[in-house]
Amino acid sequence: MNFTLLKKDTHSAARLGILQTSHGEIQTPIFMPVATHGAMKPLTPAQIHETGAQIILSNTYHLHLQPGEGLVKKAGGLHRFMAWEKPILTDSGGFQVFSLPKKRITEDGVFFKHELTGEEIYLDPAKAIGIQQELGSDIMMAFDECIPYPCDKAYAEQSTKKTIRWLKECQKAWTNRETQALFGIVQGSVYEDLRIMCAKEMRKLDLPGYAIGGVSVGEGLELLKKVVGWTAPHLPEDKPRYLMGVGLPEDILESVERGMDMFDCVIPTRYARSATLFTRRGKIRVTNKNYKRDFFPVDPSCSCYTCQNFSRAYLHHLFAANEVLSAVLSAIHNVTFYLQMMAEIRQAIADNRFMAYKQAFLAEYLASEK
Ligand code: PRF
Ligand code: ZN
Repeated sequence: MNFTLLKKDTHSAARLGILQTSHGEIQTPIFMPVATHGAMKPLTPAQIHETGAQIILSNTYHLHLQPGEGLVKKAGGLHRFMAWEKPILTDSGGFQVFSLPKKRITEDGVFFKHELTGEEIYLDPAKAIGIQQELGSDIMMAFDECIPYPCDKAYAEQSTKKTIRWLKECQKAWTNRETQALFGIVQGSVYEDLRIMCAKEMRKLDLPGYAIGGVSVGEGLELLKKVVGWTAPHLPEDKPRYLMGVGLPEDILESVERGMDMFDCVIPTRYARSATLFTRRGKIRVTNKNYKRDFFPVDPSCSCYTCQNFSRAYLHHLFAANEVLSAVLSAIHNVTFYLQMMAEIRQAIADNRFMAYKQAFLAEYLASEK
């Protein structure tokens, strides 16, 4: 994997780059739609491709439980299994396992119960990397502990030190270095000194990329901005920086401004299933009665398949009739909306007008939200 920094904005820390992976190039800043189980609810790979997606995210934890990495490997790896030949990033399970209600965390790993069979399962750094190497993703994430919010400093400190130790074990278990990259994940909760300590320790390991984890856990946008603002300057400039699980358009804009390159979130697909659609003028709830006779597209400025062919009234009808197509058309629009915004962000950085773009976007987008 190789990252090329093409341009730095002169009015903010925003960056433009290209990430080369075993399955092709990614232009950054980028948003990665989420295909947890190796499928993006409810789109086919051809439809995902149409949204402009360059890379998708899948999950070690879910694929390990079902169908198991052995089967995926037998199928020819995750790309072949799900018929998506572009880049894939896999999350390590660190976040999913730690958000389970019943788990036992030790200094070495985590014990938990299989959601379907009740069987006891154990994950640790070496195992999480082993699974991701079987899956064959282009970018593997280190096994970390996503610290809940709020969290006292003593716990945050010992947990962050453990995550640093686990990263070294992930690095040892990482043998497939030619085709798969490993990213470290900076933790440290909302404590500036812990975030900086963690970033400094992790950059010593000289990994292909770094993520900021432990955000979007209920801390809110003001703290998110602080955490990114403290951490990003301590990450190597010539490596990609990924903000995990973020977020809404406004969160992404604030974080690009602070130097982040990659994002993922279930919001565009999850909101699509509950009839919440993104538009330039803010979010709309298409099940609202106001849209029953609204024959305009979801967003008149959007070039997606949904907006080119269907009206808000039709989507309103599909949701009322409980048609599967409601989720398909809504997901196509929401994912396209996110990727279109990212393309505009990249163009704005290329033209050295990112801050003006951000301001104009938010002025229109937030005007109707208040
Ligand atoms: N760690 C991992 N995955 C994650 C996160 C994290 O901290 C987050 C942050 N909420 C999302 N996904 N491994
Ligand atoms: Zn659209």
